Amino acid sequence: MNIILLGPPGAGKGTQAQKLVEDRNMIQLSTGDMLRAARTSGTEMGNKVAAVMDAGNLVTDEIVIGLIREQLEAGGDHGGFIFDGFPRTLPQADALGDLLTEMGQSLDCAIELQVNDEILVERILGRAADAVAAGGTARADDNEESLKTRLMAYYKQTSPLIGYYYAKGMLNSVDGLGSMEAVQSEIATVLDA
Ligand code: B4P
Repeated sequence: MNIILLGPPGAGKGTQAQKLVEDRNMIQLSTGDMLRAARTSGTEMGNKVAAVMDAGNLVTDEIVIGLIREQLEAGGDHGGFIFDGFPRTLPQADALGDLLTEMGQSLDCAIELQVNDEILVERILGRAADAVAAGGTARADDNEESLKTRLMAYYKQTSPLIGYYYAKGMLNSVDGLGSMEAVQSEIATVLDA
């Protein structure tokens, strides 16, 4: 089963993807994690994406599609892929469809996590505060200024994907406001239906 987790920053995509990895032996493909790994590796690509991410903007389609392609080609034995934070634009959605077709696979569903903006801001700034309280450093994009840009990027570039997957008959919306366990159980109901 191959699924997409869709939603604004802080909706719980990464959190729920982790739970699916534990419960269903699925592989989490988070473009955010891949890009953060690239930036710490000090490669030319990593340096190029760092400033874009810190400001809260989207990295180019070409870069993220390349990263996803590499991961899909790695293969392995598992219960399917969870696309976490990818696709984020319509060209990325088309590219994902093409990549899966090339591999003889398909997408089973897109799950949209619905959360309002006030809660998103609370969660992201909460994560930043927790990181500092634990003696670490907050993610460079977990601050009020970058968050405004991330939310705008979501509404302008990513939210059209809700209509895209709805039109394909693949969209399932889940209330992302509940506890982590409540959201996990709603997702399980969708996947087991
Ligand atoms: P991501 O890493 O994908 O970050 P995000 O969408 O901002 O989500 P995040 O991981 O923060 O939130 P989550 O929902 O897991 O992307 C970062 C950047 O990378 C982007 O801004 C962009 O620059 C770049 N990028 C990534 N993918 C790209 C692509 N495809 N194309 C172009 N650029 C790309 O959770 C957040 C917090 O909420 C956590 O602290 C969690 O504990 C808490 N939480 C979750 N569920 C909860 C619940 N039910 N109740 C209470 N708290 C909850």
